[in-house]
Amino acid sequence: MGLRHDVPPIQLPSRADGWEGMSLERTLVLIKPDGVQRGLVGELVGRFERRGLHLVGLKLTSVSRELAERHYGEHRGRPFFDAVIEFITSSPVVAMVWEGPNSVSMVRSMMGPTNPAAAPSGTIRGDFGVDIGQNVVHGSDSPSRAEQEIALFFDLAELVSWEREGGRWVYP
Ligand code: IDP
Ligand code: MG
Repeated sequence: MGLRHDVPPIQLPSRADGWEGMSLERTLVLIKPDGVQRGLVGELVGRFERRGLHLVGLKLTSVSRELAERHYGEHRGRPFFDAVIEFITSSPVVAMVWEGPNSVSMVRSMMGPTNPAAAPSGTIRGDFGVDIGQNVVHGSDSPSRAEQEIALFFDLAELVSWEREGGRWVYP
């Protein structure tokens, strides 16, 4: 697709004990228009922060039709395609990049399944959603998709490499 960033190498923490089989990843998270309109931005950012994930990009933005169609391109032709494009372009979203060990699957498990009606309490969709179309958040579904989606939503210069004070209490 030609959309990948030339992603700078991610610095592994100095002590990587216990990280066997884990990879440090970045994932794209969107707080969808329903989440922003309902005033859930602080709550949702807080959940990822408290989990210990590391924030490297964050902005409030409107999604153009072109961006929406690229982002949801895999669903073109499916019955809900027009509705999902309509919805994601209807009102601003908050786009974020979260970094951490296996952050792609970690965020997916924090979000819960696509249909909030089937999402367990404790997950974002299980705590805040009832409708499959308005399911509050998006999270990349694989590390390779994450790279593509991050490049769709962020310029490289918008991603910030920084070290969190006290980070060793999260990543030993
Ligand atoms: P995901 O967001 O959990 O990765 P996907 O299958 O990638 O789920 O679908 C993308 C988005 O399209 C969903 O989050 C949801 O908003 C919408 N969507 C998926 N399936 C349906 C459906 O059957 N009806 C209406 N909307 C759907
Ligand atoms: Mg998906």
